[in-house]
Amino acid sequence: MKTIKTLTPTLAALLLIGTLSPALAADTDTDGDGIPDISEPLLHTDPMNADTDGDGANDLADSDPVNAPSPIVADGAAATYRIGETLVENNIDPVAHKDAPDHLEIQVFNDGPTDLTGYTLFYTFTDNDSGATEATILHPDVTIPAGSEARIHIDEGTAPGHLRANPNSIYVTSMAGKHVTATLQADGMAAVTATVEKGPGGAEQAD
Ligand SMILES: [Ca+2]
Ligand SMILES: [Ca+2]
Ligand SMILES: [Ca+2]
Ligand SMILES: [Ca+2]
Repeated sequence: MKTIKTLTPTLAALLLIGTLSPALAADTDTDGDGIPDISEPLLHTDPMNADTDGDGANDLADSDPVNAPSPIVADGAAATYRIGETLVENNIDPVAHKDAPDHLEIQVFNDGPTDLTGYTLFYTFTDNDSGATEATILHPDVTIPAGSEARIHIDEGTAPGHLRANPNSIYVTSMAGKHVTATLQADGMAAVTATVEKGPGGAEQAD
């Protein structure tokens, strides 16, 4: 009995060490796209999103997993929506009225008679030093009320109206300035585009 009692905790400890070993952790693939979590930062892809750029090809199958081809159609009726303010830094938390961590924020006005839903957002980052690009397709579940406006936030994605940003994007990882474009299009209508420059220094966290 004495031998068993002393061995049992030792075995339990060994099993725990095995569970937490780096060899096993290296295989963790949270989003199931075939790329281990520890490798996603090397590709600038999101470990929590199997299709980082939203083009329908998962990160492993995608020959360029951070660049989606533009889904924007070049014609259509006159748009009844327009982009107002586009922010990539110096964001303000609308509830707390305090500084918020830097993120892409797009204000959309809807001048039409019906609520705007089911639209496509296509945004791009270009690194001003390296020339690296990222292009992402999103379908925000954010209604723009008729005759009013709403803001689309691309950040940690936890609050209503907020979408998840890729934490390994060049927006976060590169300290260079960025050229940013945001294009919005609803079916059958013309696209609208806004451009904005982000200053050097990376994405700053709010105090
Ligand atoms: Ca993965
Ligand atoms: Ca991924
Ligand atoms: Ca993809
Ligand atoms: Ca792609």
